[in-house]
Amino acid sequence: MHAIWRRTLTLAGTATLTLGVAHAQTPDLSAPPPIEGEVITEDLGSHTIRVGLGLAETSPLYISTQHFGNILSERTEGRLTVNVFPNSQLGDDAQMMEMLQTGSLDMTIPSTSPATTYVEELAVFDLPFLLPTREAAVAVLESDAALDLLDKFDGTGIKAFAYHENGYRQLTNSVRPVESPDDVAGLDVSGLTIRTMENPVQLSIWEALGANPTPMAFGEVFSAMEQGVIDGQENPWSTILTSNFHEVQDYGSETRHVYTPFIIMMSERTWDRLDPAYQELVEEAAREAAAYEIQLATEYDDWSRNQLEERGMQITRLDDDQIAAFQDAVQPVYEEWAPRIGEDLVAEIQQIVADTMND
Ligand code: KDG
Repeated sequence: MHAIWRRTLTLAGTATLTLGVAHAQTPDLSAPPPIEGEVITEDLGSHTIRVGLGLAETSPLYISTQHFGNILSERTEGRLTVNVFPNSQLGDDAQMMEMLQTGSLDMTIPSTSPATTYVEELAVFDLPFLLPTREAAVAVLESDAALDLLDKFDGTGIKAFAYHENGYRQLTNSVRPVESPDDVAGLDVSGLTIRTMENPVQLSIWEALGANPTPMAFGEVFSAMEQGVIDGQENPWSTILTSNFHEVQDYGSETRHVYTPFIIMMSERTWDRLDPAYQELVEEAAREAAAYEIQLATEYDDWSRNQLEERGMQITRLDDDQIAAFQDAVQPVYEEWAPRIGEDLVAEIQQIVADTMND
């Protein structure tokens, strides 16, 4: 157990040192849960699993993926090891999913939004203001309705295990403070050019708000903002902070317009090479890492917003009426997309949300 602690602490220390800035790079995070369960002592083969991520080393996603690796290693006496490649260095979400299909990468953890190429119904998570609280979001992610969508990857060459939290997405830009859809659209001036994820529902959201949406891979967003190719983007506060977007974005608005999950997934080819005992362990470790990641993402969220303010970003908090104006403006997105995603699925998720809110 001590070995696990040492590794985790080293990771946090390294991240802070490498970045070499006065500000803390992470909040006070919960320690990883203890690694429990049977250790596989039999030699069932040795494998190094390469995991590609879009986000940085300081992100909750990276930290929980390290924990995933520690579980596999501790419980196979080091025969399963995990190497994590952050910062889109192996490709963007879409490319890494293709690499899983061909077997040139073992694992990745993309947002659900680009994964709709494989399972269209995942677009339900792109519907704006669908999951109003984190409690409701987690209830949905744990529901059969959501878990059944992971099974739909069967036959794609990809095995999907569990949902992580990407989180509540917030708008940033370099042009003006945004308090209303009119500020996005610009009215007398031009609409903001906003990078969206590569997903048609996300595009519809920003069209409905009067922006000029520009789909783009995550790895290109920082330089596109730096060069003024786009005015802004939208992502959870933790991603905005850990990707240093505040260096090129002066304004943020707490819109919480979409809650996006991540999916932890593996190449079917890698999966097939693993002994069934290892397969079972991988699934278990993926679920444990997911629970830890959701906890870390929660701990990061408000802290990251406050850090961004300390670093000079002007952040507009929106009251209920202001949020309602955004909700009204994106209503056409439901009319256009709910029938295509499946009215039943949308209604089922809305019911889970309503049940959670009434509890
Ligand atoms: O690895 C995850 C990231 O690549 C990406 O999904 C982050 O939300 C994201 C975005 O905006 O593309």
